[in-house]
Amino acid sequence: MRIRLFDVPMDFGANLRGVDMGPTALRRAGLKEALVRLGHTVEEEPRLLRVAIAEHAQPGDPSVRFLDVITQGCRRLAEHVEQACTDGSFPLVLGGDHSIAVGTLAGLSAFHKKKKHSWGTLWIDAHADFNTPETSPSGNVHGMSLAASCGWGHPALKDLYSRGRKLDPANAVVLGARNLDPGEKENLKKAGVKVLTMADIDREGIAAIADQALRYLAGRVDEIHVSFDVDSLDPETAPGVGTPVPGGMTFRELHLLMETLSASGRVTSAEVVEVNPVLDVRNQTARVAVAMIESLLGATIL
Ligand SMILES: [Mn+2]
Repeated sequence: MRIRLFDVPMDFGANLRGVDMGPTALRRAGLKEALVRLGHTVEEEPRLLRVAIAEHAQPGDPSVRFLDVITQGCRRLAEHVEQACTDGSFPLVLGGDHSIAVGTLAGLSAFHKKKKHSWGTLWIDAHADFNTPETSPSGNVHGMSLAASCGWGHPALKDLYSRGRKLDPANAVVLGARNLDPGEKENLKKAGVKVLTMADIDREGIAAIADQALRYLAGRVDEIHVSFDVDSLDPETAPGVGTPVPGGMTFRELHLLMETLSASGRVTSAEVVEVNPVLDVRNQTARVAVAMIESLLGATIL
């Protein structure tokens, strides 16, 4: 496979500084070498994004902080993701905080629409990122990105790159959720997003839940985008995240999920977000994230 890497050093959507160093941490953890070892060709997009430093920027509207700089970055990312797809490459976006998914999904949507592909998204996350400016307790855009992509929220986000929603919420699955805001829960129900929680994984096991997510999406769409927030992992495995929540997936659980997705042959794009080296221990989180991406992109045990 030809994989095009996008470094998106964006941290304006999150509360804490540090995720802007996520792409570097993933590369230091050997991402590119791992992809080459798997037999992939790696293409680079080295000058995609240069964002300002948060200390020099004004947050603006407190209900949707740093909206301008985030939308600028996301528009640029959308163009490049669409181009990668048009060129026949697999876009692999390295965040940055989860607000960048607004750009990734806008680019994917433009491409799939043009090609008349059906597509969906598996959102692997401790949160659902389905807040709107009205329901968000923090005003941080990284908690609004799936909602915006599904046509919910601030016009500058939901109409980014093209008017209207990018993703049918019926083709979105959130997996691993364990920390949802009250208004966000209402939004998810109204929008009709399928949510598989940590409680579901506890009850049925990750193998059954991975199959369920995949069967649901495969029954509806041909192509799947994987949006992987590293805070889906338990903080003991992945401490370097901005919003750690106890009780996440184990190393083995997430590996099995990634292996199941890879075996389906339906994953045609992915992103990995919220790696925060400032909060990490010896780059452990980036190393775990790289291992997960390897499984998603073809590594098998035997
Ligand atoms: Mn997230």
